[in-house]
Amino acid sequence: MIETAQPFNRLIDLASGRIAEASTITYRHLSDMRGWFADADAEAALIAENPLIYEVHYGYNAPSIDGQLGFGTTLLYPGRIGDEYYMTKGHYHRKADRAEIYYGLSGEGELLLQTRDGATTVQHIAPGVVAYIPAYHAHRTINTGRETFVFLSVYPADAGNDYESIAELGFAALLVERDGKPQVVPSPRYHTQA
Ligand code: M6P
Ligand code: ZN
Repeated sequence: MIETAQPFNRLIDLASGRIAEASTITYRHLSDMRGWFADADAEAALIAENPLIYEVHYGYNAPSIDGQLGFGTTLLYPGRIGDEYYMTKGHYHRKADRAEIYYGLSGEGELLLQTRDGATTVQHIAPGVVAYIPAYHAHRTINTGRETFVFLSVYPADAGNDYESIAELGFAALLVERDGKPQVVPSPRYHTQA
């Protein structure tokens, strides 16, 4: 038998990103991201408070098989760890040839993309902006604004998330606040693998 979902729909509250009848909600606090922000002292100072950095609301329990689509919303809160803005962990796809779409719903922020050779690009996402994440690109979102940054993601259900490559070196670029404004700077920790 071919496994497919039944036809269905979901209502997304555009302002909050909440999905009526979401299948799962993942909460990422600072404690779930230890070592992911560049400033270890700033992380240590905030770990007791353990702020909520972002939530992912999944539209349905997508079967992770070829041909199916998963979707969900990300609610990325405003804030910084040191001078680095709150961000998602970021990942390559485990099936590296899978692409993805992000669609801005509320607030705004940046989408940081990176290839395996460490080349990064940044795309701005605001309500109504659709951003295409090509296959083979790691992707992370960063909230450089003062409101919650909410976007919809749609991805092949079998893509999978490879966090290990990011955990090891991070991204080659960071989004930090300088003179009250967001700036892209090289990451001190990153180096391309020999
Ligand atoms: C988007 C999608 C999800 C991802 C989420 C948070 O909603 O890309 O697949 O889980 O962002 O990003 P991350 O998994 O990198 O923490
Ligand atoms: Zn993805």
